[in-house]
Amino acid sequence: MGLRRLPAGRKTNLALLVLLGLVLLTGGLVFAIGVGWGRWVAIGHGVAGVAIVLLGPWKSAISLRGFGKRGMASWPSVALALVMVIAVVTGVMHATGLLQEAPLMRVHVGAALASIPFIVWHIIARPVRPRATDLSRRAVLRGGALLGGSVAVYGAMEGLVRATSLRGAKRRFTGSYEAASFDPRAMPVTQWLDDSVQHVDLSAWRLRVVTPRGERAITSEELLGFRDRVRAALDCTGGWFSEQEWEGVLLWRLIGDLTDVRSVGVGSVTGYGRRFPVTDARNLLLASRVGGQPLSAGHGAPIRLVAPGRRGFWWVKWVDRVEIGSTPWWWQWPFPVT
Ligand SMILES: Nc1nc2c(c(=O)[nH]1)N[C@H]1C(S)=C(S)[C@@H](COP(=O)(O)O)O[C@H]1N2
Ligand SMILES: [Mo]
Repeated sequence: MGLRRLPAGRKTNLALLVLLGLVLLTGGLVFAIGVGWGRWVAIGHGVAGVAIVLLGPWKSAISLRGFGKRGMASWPSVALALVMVIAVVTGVMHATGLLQEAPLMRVHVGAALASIPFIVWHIIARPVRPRATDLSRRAVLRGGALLGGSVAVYGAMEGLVRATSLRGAKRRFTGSYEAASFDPRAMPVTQWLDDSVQHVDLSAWRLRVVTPRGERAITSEELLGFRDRVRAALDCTGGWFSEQEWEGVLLWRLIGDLTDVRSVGVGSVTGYGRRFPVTDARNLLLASRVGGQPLSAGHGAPIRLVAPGRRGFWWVKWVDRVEIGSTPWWWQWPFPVT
Protein backbone atom coordinates (compact mmCIF):
# COMPACT_ATOMS: atom_id res chain seq x y z
CA MET A 1 0.00 0.00 0.00
CA GLY A 2 1.12 3.55 -0.65
CA LEU A 3 0.44 4.74 2.91
CA ARG A 4 4.11 5.10 3.72
CA ARG A 5 4.51 7.61 0.92
CA LEU A 6 1.76 10.00 2.04
CA PRO A 7 3.34 13.41 2.62
CA ALA A 8 3.01 13.48 6.38
CA GLY A 9 5.26 14.53 9.19
CA ARG A 10 5.59 16.93 12.05
CA LYS A 11 2.65 19.06 11.05
CA THR A 12 0.34 16.07 11.14
CA ASN A 13 1.66 15.23 14.59
CA LEU A 14 1.25 18.82 15.75
CA ALA A 15 -2.29 18.96 14.39
CA LEU A 16 -3.13 15.71 16.17
CA LEU A 17 -1.71 17.02 19.41
CA VAL A 18 -3.83 20.17 19.19
CA LEU A 19 -6.90 18.10 18.30
CA LEU A 20 -6.36 15.71 21.20
CA GLY A 21 -6.15 18.69 23.52
CA LEU A 22 -9.39 19.97 22.00
CA VAL A 23 -11.38 16.73 22.34
CA LEU A 24 -10.25 16.31 25.94
CA LEU A 25 -11.12 19.91 26.78
CA THR A 26 -14.49 19.95 25.01
CA GLY A 27 -15.34 16.52 26.40
CA GLY A 28 -14.70 17.79 29.93
CA LEU A 29 -16.69 20.96 29.24
CA VAL A 30 -19.72 19.07 27.92
CA PHE A 31 -19.78 17.21 31.24
CA ALA A 32 -19.59 20.49 33.11
CA ILE A 33 -22.17 22.48 31.13
CA GLY A 34 -25.84 21.65 31.48
CA VAL A 35 -27.31 24.68 29.71
CA GLY A 36 -28.11 25.37 26.06
CA TRP A 37 -24.85 26.79 24.75
CA GLY A 38 -23.18 23.54 25.79
CA ARG A 39 -24.60 22.27 22.48
CA TRP A 40 -21.87 24.13 20.60
CA VAL A 41 -19.21 22.59 22.77
CA ALA A 42 -20.72 19.16 22.13
CA ILE A 43 -20.71 19.80 18.37
CA GLY A 44 -17.11 21.04 18.61
CA HIS A 45 -16.24 17.81 20.42
CA GLY A 46 -17.74 15.78 17.58
CA VAL A 47 -16.04 17.82 14.85
CA ALA A 48 -12.64 17.54 16.54
CA GLY A 49 -13.20 13.79 16.90
CA VAL A 50 -13.93 13.51 13.19
CA ALA A 51 -10.79 15.53 12.38
CA ILE A 52 -8.70 13.04 14.37
CA VAL A 53 -10.18 10.18 12.38
CA LEU A 54 -9.60 12.03 9.09
CA LEU A 55 -5.91 12.40 9.96
CA GLY A 56 -5.75 8.64 10.52
CA PRO A 57 -4.18 7.74 7.14
CA TRP A 58 -1.48 10.41 7.52
CA LYS A 59 -0.75 9.35 11.08
CA SER A 60 -0.52 5.73 9.93
CA ALA A 61 2.04 6.75 7.31
CA ILE A 62 4.17 8.39 10.00
CA SER A 63 3.84 5.40 12.30
CA LEU A 64 4.72 2.93 9.55
CA ARG A 65 7.88 4.88 8.71
CA GLY A 66 8.71 4.99 12.42
CA PHE A 67 8.29 1.22 12.76
CA GLY A 68 10.51 0.84 9.69
CA LYS A 69 13.29 2.74 11.44
CA ARG A 70 12.89 1.23 14.89
CA GLY A 71 12.04 -2.27 13.73
CA MET A 72 8.84 -2.46 15.75
CA ALA A 73 6.18 -0.40 17.38
CA SER A 74 6.77 0.59 20.99
CA TRP A 75 4.05 -0.61 23.32
CA PRO A 76 2.97 2.86 24.49
CA SER A 77 2.23 3.89 20.88
CA VAL A 78 0.22 0.73 20.36
CA ALA A 79 -1.64 1.36 23.61
CA LEU A 80 -2.32 4.96 22.59
CA ALA A 81 -3.66 3.85 19.21
CA LEU A 82 -5.85 1.27 20.93
CA VAL A 83 -7.43 3.63 23.45
CA MET A 84 -7.99 6.18 20.68
CA VAL A 85 -9.86 3.60 18.61
CA ILE A 86 -11.95 2.64 21.65
CA ALA A 87 -12.76 6.30 22.39
CA VAL A 88 -13.74 6.99 18.77
CA VAL A 89 -15.86 3.85 18.37
CA THR A 90 -17.73 4.34 21.67
CA GLY A 91 -18.19 8.04 20.88
CA VAL A 92 -19.72 7.31 17.47
CA MET A 93 -21.88 4.51 18.91
CA HIS A 94 -23.24 6.83 21.57
CA ALA A 95 -23.81 9.80 19.27
CA THR A 96 -25.62 7.75 16.65
CA GLY A 97 -27.47 5.57 19.12
CA LEU A 98 -26.33 2.47 17.22
CA LEU A 99 -25.38 0.92 20.51
CA GLN A 100 -26.99 1.98 23.76
CA GLU A 101 -25.45 -0.13 26.46
CA ALA A 102 -25.26 1.66 29.78
CA PRO A 103 -21.45 1.45 30.25
CA LEU A 104 -20.74 2.98 26.82
CA MET A 105 -20.09 6.48 28.15
CA ARG A 106 -17.94 5.13 30.98
CA VAL A 107 -15.81 3.24 28.50
CA HIS A 108 -15.57 6.37 26.32
CA VAL A 109 -14.44 8.52 29.24
CA GLY A 110 -12.23 5.74 30.59
CA ALA A 111 -10.44 5.45 27.25
CA ALA A 112 -10.07 9.23 27.04
CA LEU A 113 -8.55 9.43 30.52
CA ALA A 114 -6.33 6.42 29.83
CA SER A 115 -4.98 8.15 26.73
CA ILE A 116 -3.58 11.08 28.73
CA PRO A 117 -0.46 9.37 30.16
CA PHE A 118 0.32 7.91 26.74
CA ILE A 119 -0.07 11.30 25.10
CA VAL A 120 2.34 12.74 27.67
CA TRP A 121 4.73 9.86 26.99
CA HIS A 122 4.48 10.53 23.25
CA ILE A 123 5.24 14.22 23.71
CA ILE A 124 8.34 13.36 25.73
CA ALA A 125 9.58 10.39 23.71
CA ARG A 126 8.83 11.83 20.25
CA PRO A 127 8.99 15.57 20.75
CA VAL A 128 7.68 17.83 18.00
CA ARG A 129 9.03 21.33 18.15
CA PRO A 130 6.72 23.92 16.65
CA ARG A 131 8.40 26.16 14.09
CA ALA A 132 7.44 29.54 12.70
CA THR A 133 6.66 27.91 9.35
CA ASP A 134 3.95 25.83 11.03
CA LEU A 135 1.79 28.88 10.56
CA SER A 136 2.74 29.36 6.94
CA ARG A 137 0.01 30.17 4.43
CA ARG A 138 0.07 26.63 3.17
CA ALA A 139 -0.22 25.10 6.62
CA VAL A 140 -3.12 27.38 7.48
CA LEU A 141 -4.89 26.43 4.24
CA ARG A 142 -4.44 22.76 5.03
CA GLY A 143 -5.74 23.28 8.53
CA GLY A 144 -8.74 25.07 7.04
CA ALA A 145 -9.34 22.18 4.65
CA LEU A 146 -9.20 19.73 7.55
CA LEU A 147 -11.67 21.84 9.53
CA GLY A 148 -13.99 22.14 6.54
CA GLY A 149 -13.79 18.43 5.83
CA SER A 150 -14.48 17.58 9.47
CA VAL A 151 -17.52 19.86 9.65
CA ALA A 152 -18.82 18.32 6.42
CA VAL A 153 -18.35 14.75 7.65
CA TYR A 154 -19.88 15.57 11.03
CA GLY A 155 -22.85 17.25 9.32
CA ALA A 156 -23.29 14.30 6.96
CA MET A 157 -23.27 11.88 9.90
CA GLU A 158 -25.88 13.92 11.76
CA GLY A 159 -27.97 14.12 8.58
CA LEU A 160 -27.77 10.38 8.12
CA VAL A 161 -28.75 9.75 11.73
CA ARG A 162 -31.83 11.91 11.20
CA ALA A 163 -32.71 10.55 7.78
CA THR A 164 -32.58 6.98 9.03
CA SER A 165 -34.33 7.89 12.31
CA LEU A 166 -31.55 6.37 14.33
CA ARG A 167 -31.99 6.83 18.04
CA GLY A 168 -29.23 9.45 18.00
CA ALA A 169 -31.69 11.89 16.41
CA LYS A 170 -33.48 12.14 19.75
CA ARG A 171 -30.58 12.98 21.98
CA ARG A 172 -30.52 16.09 24.08
CA PHE A 173 -28.04 18.93 23.41
CA THR A 174 -25.72 17.35 25.96
CA GLY A 175 -25.82 14.10 24.00
CA SER A 176 -27.96 12.31 26.60
CA TYR A 177 -30.92 10.03 25.89
CA GLU A 178 -34.29 10.34 27.59
CA ALA A 179 -35.08 7.77 30.26
CA ALA A 180 -38.42 7.46 32.09
CA SER A 181 -39.43 11.13 32.16
CA PHE A 182 -42.37 11.71 34.53
CA ASP A 183 -42.13 8.11 35.67
CA PRO A 184 -39.87 8.30 38.72
CA ARG A 185 -40.20 4.64 39.56
CA ALA A 186 -38.60 3.67 36.26
CA MET A 187 -35.94 6.37 36.44
CA PRO A 188 -32.38 4.99 36.66
CA VAL A 189 -30.60 5.11 40.00
CA THR A 190 -26.94 5.90 39.71
CA GLN A 191 -23.99 7.06 41.78
CA TRP A 192 -21.00 9.13 40.73
CA LEU A 193 -18.03 6.93 41.57
CA ASP A 194 -18.02 4.91 44.74
CA ASP A 195 -21.06 6.02 46.73
CA SER A 196 -23.77 3.50 47.50
CA VAL A 197 -27.52 3.85 48.09
CA GLN A 198 -28.25 4.99 51.66
CA HIS A 199 -31.21 3.94 53.77
CA VAL A 200 -31.40 6.92 56.08
CA ASP A 201 -32.91 6.43 59.55
CA LEU A 202 -35.43 9.28 59.81
CA SER A 203 -35.58 9.32 63.61
CA ALA A 204 -31.93 10.28 63.82
CA TRP A 205 -31.74 12.31 60.61
CA ARG A 206 -31.66 16.12 60.71
CA LEU A 207 -30.86 18.70 58.09
CA ARG A 208 -28.15 20.89 59.56
CA VAL A 209 -28.23 24.42 58.20
CA VAL A 210 -25.08 26.35 58.99
CA THR A 211 -25.05 30.12 58.39
CA PRO A 212 -22.91 32.91 59.85
CA ARG A 213 -25.80 33.50 62.27
CA GLY A 214 -25.52 30.02 63.68
CA GLU A 215 -26.59 26.44 63.18
CA ARG A 216 -30.07 24.96 62.92
CA ALA A 217 -31.31 21.40 62.77
CA ILE A 218 -34.47 20.75 60.76
CA THR A 219 -36.49 17.54 61.00
CA SER A 220 -38.02 15.73 58.06
CA GLU A 221 -41.55 16.57 59.29
CA GLU A 222 -40.74 20.26 59.19
CA LEU A 223 -39.47 19.91 55.65
CA LEU A 224 -42.65 18.20 54.54
CA GLY A 225 -44.48 21.46 55.23
CA PHE A 226 -42.96 23.07 52.15
CA ARG A 227 -44.55 22.67 48.74
CA ASP A 228 -42.25 24.39 46.27
CA ARG A 229 -42.33 22.75 42.86
CA VAL A 230 -39.73 22.62 40.13
CA ARG A 231 -39.86 20.77 36.84
CA ALA A 232 -36.33 19.89 35.83
CA ALA A 233 -34.29 17.33 33.93
CA LEU A 234 -31.64 15.34 35.73
CA ASP A 235 -28.98 14.85 33.04
CA CYS A 236 -26.42 12.25 34.10
CA THR A 237 -23.00 12.30 32.48
CA GLY A 238 -23.54 8.56 32.03
CA GLY A 239 -25.55 9.54 28.95
CA TRP A 240 -29.22 9.68 29.99
CA PHE A 241 -31.62 12.34 31.23
CA SER A 242 -34.98 12.24 32.94
CA GLU A 243 -37.41 15.08 33.40
CA GLN A 244 -39.48 15.07 36.58
CA GLU A 245 -41.76 17.16 38.71
CA TRP A 246 -39.87 17.73 41.96
CA GLU A 247 -41.35 19.05 45.20
CA GLY A 248 -39.73 20.32 48.37
CA VAL A 249 -38.22 23.53 49.63
CA LEU A 250 -36.28 26.14 47.71
CA LEU A 251 -32.92 26.55 49.36
CA TRP A 252 -33.19 30.30 49.90
CA ARG A 253 -36.18 29.78 52.21
CA LEU A 254 -33.85 28.00 54.64
CA ILE A 255 -30.89 30.34 54.41
CA GLY A 256 -32.52 33.66 53.51
CA ASP A 257 -31.18 36.10 50.96
CA LEU A 258 -27.60 36.54 52.01
CA THR A 259 -25.44 39.15 50.39
CA ASP A 260 -22.28 38.91 52.47
CA VAL A 261 -21.53 35.28 51.64
CA ARG A 262 -20.23 33.70 48.47
CA SER A 263 -21.31 30.10 48.33
CA VAL A 264 -23.61 27.47 49.68
CA GLY A 265 -22.38 23.94 50.15
CA VAL A 266 -24.75 21.00 50.04
CA GLY A 267 -23.50 17.80 51.64
CA SER A 268 -24.64 14.19 51.82
CA VAL A 269 -24.54 11.69 54.69
CA THR A 270 -21.96 9.87 52.58
CA GLY A 271 -19.58 12.82 52.56
CA TYR A 272 -20.33 13.60 48.90
CA GLY A 273 -21.09 17.26 48.29
CA ARG A 274 -20.98 20.24 45.93
CA ARG A 275 -20.66 23.97 46.44
CA PHE A 276 -22.83 26.49 44.56
CA PRO A 277 -22.78 30.25 44.05
CA VAL A 278 -25.11 31.66 46.71
CA THR A 279 -27.08 33.43 43.97
CA ASP A 280 -28.26 29.99 42.82
CA ALA A 281 -30.14 29.41 46.08
CA ARG A 282 -33.33 30.83 44.52
CA ASN A 283 -33.38 28.01 41.96
CA LEU A 284 -32.00 25.14 43.98
CA LEU A 285 -34.62 22.85 45.46
CA LEU A 286 -34.23 20.39 48.30
CA ALA A 287 -36.73 17.83 47.07
CA SER A 288 -38.51 15.34 49.30
CA ARG A 289 -41.01 14.24 46.66
CA VAL A 290 -40.92 13.45 42.96
CA GLY A 291 -43.95 12.92 40.71
CA GLY A 292 -46.24 13.31 43.73
CA GLN A 293 -44.56 10.46 45.65
CA PRO A 294 -41.97 10.51 48.44
CA LEU A 295 -38.42 9.99 47.17
CA SER A 296 -37.16 6.43 47.18
CA ALA A 297 -33.89 5.60 48.93
CA GLY A 298 -32.23 5.21 45.53
CA HIS A 299 -33.21 8.71 44.48
CA GLY A 300 -31.95 10.28 47.70
CA ALA A 301 -34.57 10.03 50.49
CA PRO A 302 -35.30 11.86 52.68
CA ILE A 303 -34.10 14.79 50.56
CA ARG A 304 -31.98 15.36 47.49
CA LEU A 305 -30.88 18.46 45.69
CA VAL A 306 -32.49 19.49 42.40
CA ALA A 307 -30.10 21.75 40.50
CA PRO A 308 -31.83 22.84 37.26
CA GLY A 309 -29.44 23.39 34.37
CA ARG A 310 -26.63 21.46 36.01
CA ARG A 311 -25.46 17.95 35.17
CA GLY A 312 -26.51 15.08 37.44
CA PHE A 313 -23.42 15.00 39.64
CA TRP A 314 -24.52 18.31 41.22
CA TRP A 315 -27.83 16.79 42.36
CA VAL A 316 -26.57 15.65 45.78
CA LYS A 317 -28.62 12.80 47.28
CA TRP A 318 -29.25 11.96 50.99
CA VAL A 319 -28.56 15.57 51.93
CA ASP A 320 -27.91 16.23 55.62
CA ARG A 321 -26.22 19.62 55.61
CA VAL A 322 -26.37 22.99 53.96
CA GLU A 323 -23.53 25.33 54.73
CA ILE A 324 -23.08 28.97 53.88
CA GLY A 325 -19.53 30.09 53.42
CA SER A 326 -17.09 32.67 52.19
CA THR A 327 -15.27 30.10 50.06
CA PRO A 328 -15.96 30.84 46.39
CA TRP A 329 -18.05 28.12 44.75
CA TRP A 330 -15.31 27.35 42.19
CA TRP A 331 -12.89 26.41 44.96
CA GLN A 332 -13.57 22.69 44.52
CA TRP A 333 -12.70 19.97 42.02
CA PRO A 334 -14.53 20.54 38.73
CA PHE A 335 -15.81 16.98 39.14
CA PRO A 336 -16.32 15.16 42.45
CA VAL A 337 -13.32 13.05 43.42
CA THR A 338 -15.22 10.47 45.44
N1 LIG B 1 -24.53 11.48 47.68
C1 LIG B 1 -24.48 11.32 46.34
N2 LIG B 1 -25.30 12.04 45.56
C2 LIG B 1 -25.27 11.88 44.20
C3 LIG B 1 -24.38 10.96 43.60
C4 LIG B 1 -23.53 10.21 44.45
O1 LIG B 1 -22.71 9.38 44.01
N3 LIG B 1 -23.59 10.41 45.81
N4 LIG B 1 -24.37 10.81 42.23
C5 LIG B 1 -24.85 11.95 41.44
C6 LIG B 1 -25.04 11.60 40.04
S1 LIG B 1 -23.64 11.39 39.12
C7 LIG B 1 -26.27 11.56 39.46
S2 LIG B 1 -26.46 11.39 37.78
C8 LIG B 1 -27.50 11.63 40.25
C9 LIG B 1 -28.35 10.41 39.99
O2 LIG B 1 -29.58 10.54 40.64
P1 LIG B 1 -30.63 9.35 40.63
O3 LIG B 1 -29.95 8.12 41.16
O4 LIG B 1 -31.77 9.83 41.45
O5 LIG B 1 -31.03 9.14 39.19
O6 LIG B 1 -27.23 11.72 41.64
C10 LIG B 1 -26.15 12.54 42.00
N5 LIG B 1 -26.10 12.63 43.44
MO1 LIG C 1 -24.34 10.96 36.94
